[in-house]
This record gives sequence, structure tokens and C-alpha cells, in this order.
Amino acid sequence: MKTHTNKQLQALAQQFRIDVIETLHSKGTGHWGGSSSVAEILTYLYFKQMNIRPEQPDWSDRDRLILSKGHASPMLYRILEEKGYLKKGTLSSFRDLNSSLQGHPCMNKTSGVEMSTGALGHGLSVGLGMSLMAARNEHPFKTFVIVGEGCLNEGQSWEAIMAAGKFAPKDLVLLVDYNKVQLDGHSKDIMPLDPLVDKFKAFNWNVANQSFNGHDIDEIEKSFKWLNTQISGPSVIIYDTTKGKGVDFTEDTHIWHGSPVGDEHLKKALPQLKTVLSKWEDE
Ligand SMILES: Cc1ncc(C[n+]2csc(CCOP(=O)(O)OP(=O)(O)O)c2C)c(N)n1
Repeated sequence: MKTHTNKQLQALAQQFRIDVIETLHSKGTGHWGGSSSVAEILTYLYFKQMNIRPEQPDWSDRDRLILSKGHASPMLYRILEEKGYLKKGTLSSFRDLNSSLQGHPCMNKTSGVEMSTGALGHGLSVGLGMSLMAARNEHPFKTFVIVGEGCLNEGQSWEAIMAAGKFAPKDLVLLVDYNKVQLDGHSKDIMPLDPLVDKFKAFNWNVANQSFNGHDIDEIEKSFKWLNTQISGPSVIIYDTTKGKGVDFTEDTHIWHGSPVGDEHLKKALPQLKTVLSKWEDE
């Protein structure tokens, strides 16, 4: 795997944001907010952390990633394209009729997608099953599951959290994209989750006492250093993130959860995103 510096990864994630917002604009569709929120987390996983072989997507020892917040599919697809799971340009068929890139990830249609998601709350149960299979059959792979608050508002997630606390698979890692905004409002008004760290501790999970900035690759790396000190499992990392990150009028609001990106929006957004990209490229 080509090695990237953390600054290069910051630039890559920012470029993915630009590609995603342009795609959403050209297809007249949305899910910018949650895609932008998870950009650095996904970039770090795919470009620095996961043991995968895009040319052999069914390799049995590959690390698994389940994007349980499946509405952020545009960012996942952009990264799968960059990694070579998808042919260059596939993203331009996003949400077309019969396209391999449906609005929510489909494991039967898209190479690199481990689990079909979109109905919130299922991903962790499936990830737990995968990690238990790995432990039982002595496969060395890790299973990463990414959730937002929407998944954690589902009872099924807490059943999985409880069961994972009991069976303690070492290589199950839950990553929380904690942007505190959902589809139609702020999480504190919909269904507050705090004190989240204490809740995970009570369910016998490893959880760091500090939070990590999910838009700062150095911080994400720090969170993985913490993860590597854990001798048993399961483990959860909570990332402070911003929904709609990188564009002033889309940050920290539910409006840009699913709204389509129009001409005026793109015109205002692109210069902001490109300024930050240049900053990372110049460093
Ligand atoms: C079971 C289920 N209920 C409701 C929805 C509708 N829905 C889609 S996204 C969403 C909120 C997602 O919020 P969050 O997980 O915080 O996403 P993020 O802000 O990280 O993108 C909801 C309620 C759904 N997809 N599945």
C-alpha cells in the first residue's frame, strides 16, 4: 500500500469532499452532511489502517468495514473508487436506475461493500457476528463498524453492545461519528446519548476517556494508538465531528442531511472547500 503522510491524507479527504459535492450537484441529490462528517475517518481507515486487497475483494483475511450510517454512501463510494474496487468514473452513475451505486450501500451490487446498510441500527449486530466468526476460525482480520447517533438511537444497537460486552471479541472496533445532528434536528433534542463514554464502560467496552477530533488525521492516528494498547475487546472510539464539515452554511445543521445540492449551493461551497485543499497541499 502506498504510504501517505497525514497531511496528504488531509488533502485526500478534502479532495473527496469536493468530488462528492460535485457528484451530488450533478445528480441533483443529497446526503452531503453525513458524507462530509465521515470523510477523514473513512480516508484514514482505507489509506492507513485497513488490511485489504481491492484486487481480491473476497480475500478471507481482509479487514471488514461496515458503514452502518449507510446514507453516507457517496463518501464510501468515492473512496472505493480511489482504492480500485470500482472503475474510475463509476461515481458518476450514483443513484441511476440499475446502477451498481445505489443511494444506500448494497453488498450484492458494489464491490468492497461488506454489508447492505441504510436501515439504521443493524451494522453493529452484523459486525459482531463477523468478529465472532474471526475469533472462532482464527482469522486475523479486524471488523470496523461506523455509526452515527441515528444508529445508536436504535434498540438493536444496544442489544449488540450488550452482547459484544459479553462475548468480548478482541477485533471488533466501533467508530462513532459523533456530529450531534441527525435527519431533522440536533441529537440532544431527538434522543440524547450522553454520557456516552460511561454507557460504553457500563457495557464492558474499552473506551478512551478523551474524545478525538474526527477531522484531524493526527488525532485519528492518536485514537488508533490508544486502540492498539487494548489487549482485549470490544473497543469503541468516539470522534467529535461536524455534520456538513467544510462549508459554512452546511455545518452543524440537519438541513443538509438530505437536501439536493443546487447550482447556487455548489457555487458558494466550492471556493471554501478548495481554499482548505490548497492549504493542505501547500503544507
Ligand atoms: C431504522 C431507520 N429509521 C429511520 C431512518 C431515517 N434516517 C435516515 S438518516 C437518519 C438520521 C441519521 O443521523 P446520524 O446517524 O447522526 O447520521 P449522520 O449525522 O452521522 O450522517 C434517519 C433518522 C433510517 N434510515 N432507518
